[in-house]
Amino acid sequence: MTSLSADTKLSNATLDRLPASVHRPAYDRTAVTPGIVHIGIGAFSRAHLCVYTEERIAAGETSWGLIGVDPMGPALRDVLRAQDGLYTLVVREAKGDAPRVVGSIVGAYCLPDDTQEILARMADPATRIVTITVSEKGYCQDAATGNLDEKHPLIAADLANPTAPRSVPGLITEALARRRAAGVPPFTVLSCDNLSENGHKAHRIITRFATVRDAALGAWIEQNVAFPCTMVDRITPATTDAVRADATKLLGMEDGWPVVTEPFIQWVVEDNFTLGRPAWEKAGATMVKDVVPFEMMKLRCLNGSHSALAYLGTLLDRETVYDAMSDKLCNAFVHRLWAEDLVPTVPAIPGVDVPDYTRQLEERFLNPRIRHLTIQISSDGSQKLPPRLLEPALERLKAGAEPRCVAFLVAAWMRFLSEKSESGRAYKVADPLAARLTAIAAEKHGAAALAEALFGISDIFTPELLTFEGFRKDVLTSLESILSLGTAKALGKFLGA
Ligand code: CS2
Repeated sequence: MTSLSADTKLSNATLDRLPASVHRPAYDRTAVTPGIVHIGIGAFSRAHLCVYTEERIAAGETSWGLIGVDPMGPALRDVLRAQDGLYTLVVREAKGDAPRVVGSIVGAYCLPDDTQEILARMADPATRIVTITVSEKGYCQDAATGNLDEKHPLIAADLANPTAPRSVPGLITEALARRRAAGVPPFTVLSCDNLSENGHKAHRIITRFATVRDAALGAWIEQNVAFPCTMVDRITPATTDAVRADATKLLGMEDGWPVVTEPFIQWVVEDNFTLGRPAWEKAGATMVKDVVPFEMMKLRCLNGSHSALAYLGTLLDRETVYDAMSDKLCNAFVHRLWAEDLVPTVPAIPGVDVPDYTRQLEERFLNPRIRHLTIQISSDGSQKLPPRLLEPALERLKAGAEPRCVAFLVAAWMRFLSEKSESGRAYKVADPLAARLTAIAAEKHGAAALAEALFGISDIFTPELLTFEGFRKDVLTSLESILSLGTAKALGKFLGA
């Protein structure tokens, strides 16, 4: 056996020194050429898209290597470059960890350092798909309407200086403009984010940006670019030092940025690609005509209940999803949220039993080997609440129902903005609107003043939702109860009512 020294680092040169227990690329990496530019190479895409694509590359589809772009700066780019794009995926199975070194990333870049190199890659005819996982806020949208936020500072800057873009819509539009000018057909834009109708949203935002920039370019994109929708799913907590230490033990060498994930993986993709695609279905993806019902099921049932566990869990000092879901009150609440407010809004999907899907979700949330922090999921509430909870609530209201669980959660989120848990533990609200939200929470005393000020943020609460007086009242009653009794007692009372 090769002896390993603790300071050995993962790279092409050290691949053959990995222990036999570590799955690794068995194909010739030098023969892989890029075909996809992926924007947003955080943990999620490296547990999902990169793995599906790795399977296809290993099966011989070597022209679909991924160029990873981090729009957030150089840290991850530098680690990936030093490792020749390799990274470790630690799959936490019930019986133990299954480590796998993935080789599908063949180049790494970041904004703003490498803007021109990235644009050149995107304009290259070899690039046939641009995939995106930049989370809700990366779309520079007004979260309530899903339209481009034309006052967003990055959007304003990119409209003023379109050839050196900093925003995702600006970058994609400039790349498409360069292809159009060079007579190169456009790539397909594939959003892999948790947004309702993610492809339609990407389409709306990018064509709007392009039209404001240049009407003819907007029209060309409208006519020529495909924006398929996808439903993506794999629970992937942020990488911690403990994960790094585990990876070092498993590999016998260092990986600067490993990823830890659950065994479950799912991808449903609308089959609409103008320049081809890898045969992802042979790697387990489901290719369909209409993804929207799958998206609604996942975004509402999984992500909606995740957000519930995030806000209730943080207030009740439950550190992880596992801890929160193991709490009797939170567990009962999530079951009611599913049954009363969310499952009834999911359209019928042939062959899929939604209550069964929620039972599977409960099992996944109760995986004790996954430390998915409630505070991590609590981030970006202003962006996550509308698609996960407020859109289904509005549908229920229009159908004459009273989505009381969602109203209770909106109240819990309002209480969460005070940055102090029930026991007095301090935490930080991470949100693009954090300054505004926490200022309101600090200034407005009493449930009515707090709720009214927050309802006034039209980026979150649409005027249409606010016309439902009963919903506003339910939020207010829940908030009064939470502020006077505390979250645990208010939750108990709510569930008993
Ligand atoms: C989570 C998601 O952080 C969050 O908001 O709800 O990242 C969730 O873990 C994934 O969507 C699961 O596929």
